[in-house]
Amino acid sequence: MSKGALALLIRSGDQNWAPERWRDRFRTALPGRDVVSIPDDAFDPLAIDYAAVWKPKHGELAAFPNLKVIFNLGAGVDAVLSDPQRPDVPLVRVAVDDLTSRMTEYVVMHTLMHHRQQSYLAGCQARSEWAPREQWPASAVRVGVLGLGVLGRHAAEMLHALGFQVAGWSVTRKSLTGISCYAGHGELGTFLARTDILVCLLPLTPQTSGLLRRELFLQLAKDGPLGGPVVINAGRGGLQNESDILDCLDNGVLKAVTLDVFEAEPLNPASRLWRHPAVTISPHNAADTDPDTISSYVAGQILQFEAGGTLENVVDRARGY
Ligand code: NDP
Ligand code: OXD
Repeated sequence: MSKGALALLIRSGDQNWAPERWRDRFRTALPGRDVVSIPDDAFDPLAIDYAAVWKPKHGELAAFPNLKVIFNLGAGVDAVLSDPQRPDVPLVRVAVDDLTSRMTEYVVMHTLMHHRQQSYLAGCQARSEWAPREQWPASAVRVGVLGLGVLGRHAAEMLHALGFQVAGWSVTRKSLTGISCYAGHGELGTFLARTDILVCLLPLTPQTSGLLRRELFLQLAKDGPLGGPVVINAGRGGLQNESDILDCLDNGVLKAVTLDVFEAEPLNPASRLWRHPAVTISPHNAADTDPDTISSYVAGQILQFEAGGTLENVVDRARGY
């Protein structure tokens, strides 16, 4: 095995993450280079310069003494940063148009679904019932996006283009045409008080963990046309308290939720979330990472790095995203 090899560490049973699928794409994207999928392939730990990972087990990355860069195969790096033995080398995350567009499709679809009362209409159809309700315009609905990073900003801009009143919240203040931008915990209450549909696209960090809980839901606007606040979370499950979500749906603090991510994944079949009529669930596939796009993205960065260039989208370890 020659130096400069890439190790793939993919620890997810989901179909999109079948390791051999990713290994084939990486071998095509990096011709002539050793690409091994661990633990299936034999490898020399000393020859591994790069690791491309999705949810690696704690301690796995520490096995490569010559590691130069870790490439996370998704946008969220919480699973890598939580490894206390993670080698002190640059961690690059995914920020590509393909992923961003997929997430925006998801956010727009679910925002429209709640706005256009789709669950009510599906219920009517199931009963063969012709019963139109008043439908308000998008301009009457206030959407608030938690997180104005690569994903939140694009989703916010698309929602604004559809006519919604859009605001966003981030650590540092942004300036986005047509979007009201709030920053920091001091402005969170004002942001929530003007929000009918709350979209969460935050990373999971010690600061954001458990943010989506009763105390926050109680601060959302209650006077919007939907008849109660709606929450859409496609950030991470660790941002939400699922027992609070169920209680708040049951007692009318929340009108409905769409969840793509969960405290524990896959979501336990026994969870009441599956059966609650006001809950829409997707299996953490709001924005899949595409093996073709991401293997070219990682290969491009490796070649750039080896030519003396800089890596892009390196995670700030102190911030945690
Ligand atoms: P970015 O790092 O580009 O953006 C993160 C945003 O969150 C920034 O605007 C940042 O503020 C803001 N933020 C972070 N911490 C806080 C805080 N404590 N208070 C207020 N704002 C905060 O990330 P992406 O947009 O690329 O991705 C966001 C997350 O989406 C990922 O971390 C991942 O968890 C999730 N994701 C989910 C997917 C899915 O399929 N469900 C797919 C891809 C990603 P500032 O700009 O000021 O730093
Ligand atoms: C990601 C994800 O972070 O798929 O990219 O959740």
